[in-house]
Amino acid sequence: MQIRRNIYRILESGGSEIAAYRRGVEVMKARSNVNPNDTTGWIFQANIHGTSLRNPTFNQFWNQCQHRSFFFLSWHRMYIYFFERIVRSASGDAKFSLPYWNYSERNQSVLPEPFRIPANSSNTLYVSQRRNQINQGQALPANSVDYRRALSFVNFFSDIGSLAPSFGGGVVSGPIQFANPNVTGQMENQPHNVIHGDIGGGGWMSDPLLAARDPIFWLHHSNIDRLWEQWLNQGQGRSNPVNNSTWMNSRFIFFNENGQRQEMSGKDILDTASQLDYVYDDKPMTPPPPPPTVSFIAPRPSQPQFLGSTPEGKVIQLTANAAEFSISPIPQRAAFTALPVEKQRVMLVFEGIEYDKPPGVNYEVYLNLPDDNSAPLQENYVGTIGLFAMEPHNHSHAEEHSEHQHMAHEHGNHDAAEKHPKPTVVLEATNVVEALQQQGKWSNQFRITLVTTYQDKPLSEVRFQKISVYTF
Ligand SMILES: [Cu+2]
Repeated sequence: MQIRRNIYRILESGGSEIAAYRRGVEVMKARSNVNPNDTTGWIFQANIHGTSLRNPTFNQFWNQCQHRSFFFLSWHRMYIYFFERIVRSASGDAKFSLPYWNYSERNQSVLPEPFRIPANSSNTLYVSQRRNQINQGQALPANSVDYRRALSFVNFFSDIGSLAPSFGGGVVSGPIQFANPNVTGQMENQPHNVIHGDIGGGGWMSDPLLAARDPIFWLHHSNIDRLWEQWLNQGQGRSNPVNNSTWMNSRFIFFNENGQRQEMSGKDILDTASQLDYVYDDKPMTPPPPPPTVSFIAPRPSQPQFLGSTPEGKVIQLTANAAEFSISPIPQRAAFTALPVEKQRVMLVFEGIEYDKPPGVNYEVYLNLPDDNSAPLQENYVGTIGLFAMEPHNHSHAEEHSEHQHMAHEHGNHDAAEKHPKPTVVLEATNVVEALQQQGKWSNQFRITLVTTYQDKPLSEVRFQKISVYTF
């Protein structure tokens, strides 16, 4: 049994993983230098996730990453599993396991030193295409690394077209790289997308077509995979979508350490120990404390109730590091009160997110901040919108892509809407509304403040179709 260990524990105890990873990455990069299409090479492996390169022979294996759907967690588990096998073989260390970076742990939110020092090309784990603060050893923002909201959701997926948030993402009819019109899964949004943007700052980790070229990508995804295990361990009805045959049986293609083509589907990766021969070093895990007053219930299947939105047809264009929007409940629901939470949950819905190139920022969302100019308050913090994998993709790419997806999934029936990605992120505001009500600070008005995680401006304009408020 292979044990995936915490990178900070390895650094403390002098484990062999880091030296082995270094060797493995170097060997894989050398393979790509000799032959860019070596399936066990560094670049080919990164291309499987995403690339702007086109090659008639290899297109069918590239741009396979699954985002904004319920395949997000399962596809990335398969992806890093085969990558780990390739590194193990390339490093010559039969005991190599991919470490994970638990940036949410106190004192572990700084990019591990081997990935930033020495900061030059002699260090194969160093990448200059990251946010400066990250390579300089600054801790990730405390809000960004908070995964407790994601873990609080009990339902793995939400139905096609539903605005309901879920832990793992929305249902799709078959594999698709950037799915729509689904609501992004909570784990995918935060911490996953948020950490991508915080590390990348407009560089490689901000861009799904380049992200897997950064050696830290794989430790980030090892951690996301571990958090999936942790979510399951919380129980209380949490389970994988084993009754959904699309999730269970859709096949994805990878390459093993011998360069042989391999196929895998959801049913093959349900139990890491018995099916993939690895566990995490913190198993069995103790549940982390839930955020205050989070209710462990799935959104009811009933239709969400529309409460209000920013003006219809008026696209929101974000070019600054902060912005504010006010939403009043529509007259029919003017008597809205959010309490009690067991009867009603409040969701902020950011619809139709897009940008022309990775903006290199994420937006923290605050609700009804006090009017004075004090710094954003924790009790008003709703969550962070992670801006990763939300680029619109041109039509020819979408067509070419859906063609080979049909090959991989014969009965795929892709809705036209799925080809026109308009990502939606839903953040639950129930706790904040409730806390403000209890303190008598709630006015029946939603004033939504967006602030970038590093207070910097987006590198590219970020657009939302609108921001809406729903109760579930
Ligand atoms: Cu990722």
